[in-house]
Amino acid sequence: MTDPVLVDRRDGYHVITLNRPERLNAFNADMLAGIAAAMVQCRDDDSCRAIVVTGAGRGFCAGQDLTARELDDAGGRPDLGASLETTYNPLILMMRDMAKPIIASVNGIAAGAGANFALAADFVIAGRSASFLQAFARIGLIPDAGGTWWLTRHLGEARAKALAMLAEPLPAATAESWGLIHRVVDDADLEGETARLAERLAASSAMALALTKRAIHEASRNALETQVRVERDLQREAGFGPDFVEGVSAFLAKRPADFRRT
Ligand code: LHQ
Repeated sequence: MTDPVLVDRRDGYHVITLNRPERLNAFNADMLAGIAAAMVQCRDDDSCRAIVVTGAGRGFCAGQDLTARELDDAGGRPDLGASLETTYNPLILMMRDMAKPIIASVNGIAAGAGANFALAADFVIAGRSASFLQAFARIGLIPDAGGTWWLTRHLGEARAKALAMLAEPLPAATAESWGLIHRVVDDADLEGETARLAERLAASSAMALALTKRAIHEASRNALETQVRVERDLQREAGFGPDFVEGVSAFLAKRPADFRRT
């Protein structure tokens, strides 16, 4: 049987590939467990300084596999809340809390929980032919895997409601112009641009990136008075770290900083 999740260890970063191309990489229990295990591996491996997630074949991810056995509760109604609680929610929260930057390299359609899994990444870079589809309303569900949160935060209620209630695909270029994703590139350039971004993040100060991610997340729920105190505390931590010494020494010596050795 083919592995539903592949992990490729590159110099400084890992690439996690969703690998069920015949079903547009729809999530089933094995794939969700595989992604979670790969994320833990990346988190615990010091040589991994950034994480890329992408899809095999022509799609990124079509969301929950609607043919999966786990949805067929012996003729009764499956408890989708339980499925979210035990699989999707811990995965999305682990990605949000991950100290290392995560890039979703969206190579094709990202639908349902697949779209919201991509939006849980810190950087979403997409090929021009990719699109984001909140498919849920088509099958009588609501956006999950953080969807209502990402859409409302990034786009505001008007666009969030239109995407969620009309369930029409949002082309990558529009997603970029609306500020939902970081960047759209030509399909032929996606792999190369993703690698360049991952290499750049892997060469950056891991500590600065981790603390920045935390500060930005806290900003979304704090008043300015609280947030400047958060910045004070995290900057104190950064200032006591080795990367600050290296960064300033490199600047003064007019040489590039080497954060991978600090
Ligand atoms: C699929 C799927 C799929 C199985 C394509 N499953 N086979 C839900 C419940 C439980 C708990 C937690 O939360 C969730 C969250 C969710 O994610 S709900 C939303 C689930 N996803 C969808 O509703 C999307 C369903 N897929 C589609 O609407 C289309 O396939 C899209 C628009 C993604 C792509 O359309 P096309 O490019 O025309 O491709 P296709 O439809 O021909 O798909 C290719 C194959 O992949 C096809 O199989 P076949 O054997 O006919 O070649 C599809 O059946 C299969 N596939 N999505 N989610």
